[in-house]
Amino acid sequence: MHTRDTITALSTPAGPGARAIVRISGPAAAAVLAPLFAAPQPLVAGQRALLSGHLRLPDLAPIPADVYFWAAPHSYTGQDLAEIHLLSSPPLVELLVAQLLQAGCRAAGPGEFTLRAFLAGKLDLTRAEAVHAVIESSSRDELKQALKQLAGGMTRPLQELRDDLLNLLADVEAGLDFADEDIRFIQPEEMLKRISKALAQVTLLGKQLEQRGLADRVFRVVLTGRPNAGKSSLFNALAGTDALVSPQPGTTRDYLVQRLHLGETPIELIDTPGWQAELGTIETQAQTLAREQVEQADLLLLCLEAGCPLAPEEEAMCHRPHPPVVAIATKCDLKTPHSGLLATSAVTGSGLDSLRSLLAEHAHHHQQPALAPSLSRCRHHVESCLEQLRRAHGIVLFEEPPELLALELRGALEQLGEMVGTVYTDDLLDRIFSRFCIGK
Ligand SMILES: Nc1nc2c(ncn2[C@@H]2O[C@H](COP(=O)(O)OP(=O)(O)OP(=O)(O)O)[C@@H](O)[C@H]2O)c(=O)[nH]1
Ligand SMILES: [Mg+2]
Repeated sequence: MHTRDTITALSTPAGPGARAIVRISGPAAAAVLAPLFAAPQPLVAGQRALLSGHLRLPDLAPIPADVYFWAAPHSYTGQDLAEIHLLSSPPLVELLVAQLLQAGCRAAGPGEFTLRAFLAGKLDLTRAEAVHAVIESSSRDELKQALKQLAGGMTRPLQELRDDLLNLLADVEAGLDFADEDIRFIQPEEMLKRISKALAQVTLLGKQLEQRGLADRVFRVVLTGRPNAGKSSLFNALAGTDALVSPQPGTTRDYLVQRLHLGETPIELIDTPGWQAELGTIETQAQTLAREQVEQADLLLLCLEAGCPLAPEEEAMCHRPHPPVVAIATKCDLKTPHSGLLATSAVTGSGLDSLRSLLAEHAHHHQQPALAPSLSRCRHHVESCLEQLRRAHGIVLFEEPPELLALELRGALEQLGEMVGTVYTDDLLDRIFSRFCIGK
């Protein structure tokens, strides 16, 4: 893992926007940027500055830009860090980054800025993960939770807990040195009280992690079927939206996504265009997108219009091995539904409550492929920590040798240490940070 070279990357989303931010971090940040940037005051390594000036790029008129410069160690990454804020134009940004690479920067890998921040002791792992969650959060609630965590929601209690346990361990170990003289630095009742407190705190932490795990889990239900089958009408009835509905086949062009909260697991309901022979570019694209949604679904809700015999492609869809398919009959206020299918009507609302329960049930039983690796790693440490604290409690209770108590406490501390990332391995870091976007 190299951190001594100077890295650069675009850190705002690629594509046109209001402004782009290109970051440079490393000892040569000022040196590589200075020749490209003209401002009333010069850019000086080691001096914090906000400079308004112009970028000088080959074959282009001067481009107005602002440069923020933070000197090591008082920056996000702990290194000299420059941020170039400029108009967001993809070719312009590309040219700037190319110039920086030519001047000696290396293109930053995913999460590399955050990794440097972590290695400089600016972030612990739980916070680095929160940065990741902020970048990835898809809903306002998730964003709020991620920001709370970033603000130390998780870090501070962990830190306090570690301090408490360290103090306890220090008392126990002090006692070991004077074991022969039978001097006690701490009474058993006091030890039990402090271990119980730690147990309660770690249990709470485990619960918080559990909630994070649930927040991360979304169950994707995709409405699919022939054109005019009533998918959008059902989508509207379930999600309270007003997506376009018409007797014309091929009404829905783009897929639509809406969150439903029917049980503890959030559900994403996705409306897709009906299956159609591809006619023009837009239709082809719409069908491709729809197929992608179908592939990524956790559950397919196949809409079959009541009174219509099953078409071959509907038959085939019923027998798809993956993802699971639930066929339902639509427009049941008009015709008699196929036997054995849940009968629904978007117009009268009949069958919708049963459909909601069915979706909630499926979402509940859905096994997530795996929790985010970092999350399950954290959970593992929480569980080991709890186990060792319980054993420590037992040792005090049954007056077993204090050496054993010290051993268990040290083990519990190690587990906590793993969690806050004070004990880490390159492999672990790589795994976590490679999940970031480039430029973060
Ligand atoms: N009576 C009745 N009409 C319905 C019902 N559901 C849908 N319709 C009508 O059926 C037609 C097609 O409905 P849509 O919801 O647009 O169908 P769709 O599957 O989304 O169609 P595409 O987007 O073209 O694939 C519209 O005229 C709806 O008003 C229902 O439950 N009862
Ligand atoms: Mg539709």
